[in-house]
Amino acid sequence: MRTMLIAAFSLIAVSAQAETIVANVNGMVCAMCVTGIEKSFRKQAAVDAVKVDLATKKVTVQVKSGQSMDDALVTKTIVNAGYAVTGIVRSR
Ligand SMILES: [Cu+2]
Repeated sequence: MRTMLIAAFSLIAVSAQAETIVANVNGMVCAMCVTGIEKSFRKQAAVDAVKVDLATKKVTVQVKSGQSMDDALVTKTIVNAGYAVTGIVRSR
């Protein structure tokens, strides 16, 4: 029983932590591309912060605590901005 309680509490602690999503993006070539993608993510309600790195072609999205953004929405946001997604990695 005690073990189950501890397990339940640690699950709550993990889910309460905000998620970080890193997407690899193809097609970005300049600062305008970076700004465009950042703007698109800032319009999403679940997004707390977004950072685009042109050199590494990575878009890092910090999701608000208690909220989520699934792969389909991440992909849609990038594709609608005019770019292609080659991979998505999540961490907490
Ligand atoms: Cu550009």
